[in-house]
Amino acid sequence: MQNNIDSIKAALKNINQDHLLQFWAQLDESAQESLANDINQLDIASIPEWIEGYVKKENPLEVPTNIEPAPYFPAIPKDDAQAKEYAQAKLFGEDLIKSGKVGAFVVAGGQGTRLGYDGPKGNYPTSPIKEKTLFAIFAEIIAAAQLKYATTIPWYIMTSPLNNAQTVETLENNDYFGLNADDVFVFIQGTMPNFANDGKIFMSGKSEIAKSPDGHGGSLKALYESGAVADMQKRGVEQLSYFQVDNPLINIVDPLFIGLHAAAGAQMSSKALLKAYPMEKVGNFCLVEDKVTVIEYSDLPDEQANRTNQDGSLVFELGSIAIHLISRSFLEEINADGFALPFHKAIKKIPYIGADGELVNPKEINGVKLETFVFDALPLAKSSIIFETLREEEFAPVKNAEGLDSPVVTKTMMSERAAKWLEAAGVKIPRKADGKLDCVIEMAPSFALHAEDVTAKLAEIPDLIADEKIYLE
Ligand code: UD2
Repeated sequence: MQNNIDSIKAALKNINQDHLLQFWAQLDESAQESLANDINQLDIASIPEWIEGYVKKENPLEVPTNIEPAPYFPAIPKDDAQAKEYAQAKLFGEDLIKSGKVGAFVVAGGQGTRLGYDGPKGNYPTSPIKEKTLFAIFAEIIAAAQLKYATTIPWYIMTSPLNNAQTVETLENNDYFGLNADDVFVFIQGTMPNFANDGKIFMSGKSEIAKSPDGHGGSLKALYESGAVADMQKRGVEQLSYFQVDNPLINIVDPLFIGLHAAAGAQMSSKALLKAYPMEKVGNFCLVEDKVTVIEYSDLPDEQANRTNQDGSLVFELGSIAIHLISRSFLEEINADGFALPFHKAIKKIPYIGADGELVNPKEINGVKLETFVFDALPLAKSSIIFETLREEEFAPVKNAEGLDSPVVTKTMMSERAAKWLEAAGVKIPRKADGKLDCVIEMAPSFALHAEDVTAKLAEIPDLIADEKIYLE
């Protein structure tokens, strides 16, 4: 231990972080060991660069100015030729799914803080009647897709040190929501140390460095380092369907998107929405030097966000909703080459242990957390497509306790989508004079995974009556 601590001390002194050992002499052996472990996990060589390049820099990220709108496949094909292309792509996607080449991947490392929910967000009860949790809904979608396509779709779940134990416990206690436990692969994302504004790393205990999850961009490394990519390779999985934990309308297994992406030989692709209004708080898809790139709403200059074409449509009309397809070859290549995504800097109130050993809960912003974002990997892909999806079909995230993106809105949208699918199959749905639904419908993934599945179920659909709650499974 003495040799080890001497070398740790020298390495820390070298980067001006030897305060991390200030309580060393007070610690018992196991606490010393755990602090040494924490320090050994730091990427010591990169820390000075992070401090100079991000922590101390006011605007570390250069926002590209030579931006153009990105081309995309519209949700509805624009002509017969495109309709034919979509039909072929869908068949191709179905073949890939049926032959076990597609896996599902949810990033679930965040907590439900904005929602005011304590615990993994995937445990949040979300469906309109049965109050199924987000994890339960995703598992049911995967199970229904496995049945529909007679295949296995392994599910990779990224957690963080904040919620891994609770997530695993949830899965175990619920018998993996009916999935085969061997087909569910849970792994923990990396962390980044938290910095004070002067670049000193905070401690959260006398033997503990203050850390936080390294952002969803960390998934690209964590998938590799955890063995998830090796597991994909063993199973012959070639494409990962990437989604966020907050969106129960996600179409996890979308043959058309998969087919368009694979037919284009794309390495990382995205679904997009037409923005509801110019300044909507979603990333903006752009082309920068011919590469698909996402620029966060906060970084896109207002005049660009508001720019319109002659027909009045927005020049930058495509919003990023964090739905991607990622090919295994891409994950293998970038990890073999060594890659680093840029950090995004969040200035925060970060609790820390002061020099007197007492915990300080700051009232003002006192430090910096650094995160990477998965969409920053898009320009690294050799090729990338964008496919437009419709908000009412695929995007109803639960983010806030009230108002926009709140559970009430999500529940209504789940019910509305079910109604829309039923109406498209000719079912009469009770609606009020203003067109709003006059009933609540919950459609389980086992009933229909896609709108096209409803027709086969027509005989099972009861008469829908106003004011009723109807659960279809
Ligand atoms: C994200 C996108 C935004 C838009 C929106 C759609 C960013 C920066 N913004 O906003 O452009 O697409 O979603 O809903 O991404 N997560 C982890 N580990 C982490 C951090 C996050 O797994 O270290 C997961 C988290 O569990 C969630 C997802 O990433 O599933 C998104 O995180 P968020 O809620 O912080 O993203 P948000 O809503 O700010």
